Amino acid sequence: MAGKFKFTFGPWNIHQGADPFGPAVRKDIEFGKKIKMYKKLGFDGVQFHDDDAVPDMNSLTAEQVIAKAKKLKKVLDGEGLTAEFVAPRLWEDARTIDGGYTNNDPKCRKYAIERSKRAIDIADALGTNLIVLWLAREGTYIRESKDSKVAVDRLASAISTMLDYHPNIRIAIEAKPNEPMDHTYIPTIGHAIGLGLLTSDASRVGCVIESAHAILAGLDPSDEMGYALAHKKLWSVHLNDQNGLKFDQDKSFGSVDLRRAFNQVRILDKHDYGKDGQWVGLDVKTMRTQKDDVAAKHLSNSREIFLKLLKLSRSLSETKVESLIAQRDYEELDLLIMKHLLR
Ligand code: XLS
Ligand code: MG
Repeated sequence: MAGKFKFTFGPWNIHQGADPFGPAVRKDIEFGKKIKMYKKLGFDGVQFHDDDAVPDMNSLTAEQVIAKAKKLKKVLDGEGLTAEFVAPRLWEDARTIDGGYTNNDPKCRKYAIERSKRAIDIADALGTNLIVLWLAREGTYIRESKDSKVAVDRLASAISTMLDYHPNIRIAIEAKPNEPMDHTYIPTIGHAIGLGLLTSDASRVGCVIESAHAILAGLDPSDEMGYALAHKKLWSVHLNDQNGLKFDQDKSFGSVDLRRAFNQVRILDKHDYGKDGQWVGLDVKTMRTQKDDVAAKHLSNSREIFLKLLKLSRSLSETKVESLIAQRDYEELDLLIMKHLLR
């Protein structure tokens, strides 16, 4: 039934429940145990932050980082898992307090670039050529603290340096309008694709769309996906859900707005997303209230909802849809979709 679709999530999606107002409420699950959970939950691929793959990487030499990543590749092979991408974690180190590539301090910008090169080495060792850039702190709390034109120049130059560092890597930019920053420089997929055009090799820069990030920008995720698909730049998706304009909730896919989720599945399926090897990523977190032994259900549930919506999308009568479009009877089309979702 899944057909061409294959699924990934990141180890951070099995989470201890800490939030800005309270500590962890569930026991930590060591990485090795998490890896063993993937297949059981219906997933074949792993999304990585660089330091999920190689913990404490800042205290290791480049050679040591590569050696550790190669060991991990063997573990993944042993479990029959594939690494989807590696994302440099540029938002926790003290040198990234005011951003990585757009930091006002040249020493901090240098750190961000060096760290990104290590992330590329890790991706190479794990057998993937996809780097995801979630530009977490590339923005401001107050507009006057950075020059937005210079910031975009710096982002383009950092990405070019990464592209030049490795001839085969591809970079997928993950847009998000806010959180942790008040405003970021790459809030939407249009911005991400535009930024790619300013780099040394635009053909190797694409994007990843996270549903909640599009919703936080006041946009419909399926329209963002359509935009990226038209540009042939949709290289990954992070499906989840979001209840309005608040903090990034990473709710289970479809749990807030089934119709919005339906339209995401529909546009992906209609335009053969996945035919060039793209994965369906889930970037979901379970509720803080969930107890230890049932704290991974959000992952299998999100996958299950994707597949149910896929079935619904494929069973929708295209003839009826086309005829209502031809008559411009969108009220009837609206009802058709609602009834179909209620079947
Ligand atoms: C955070 C992002 C993060 C990326 C990978 O909001 O979604 O999880 O997907 O760095
Ligand atoms: Mg994400």
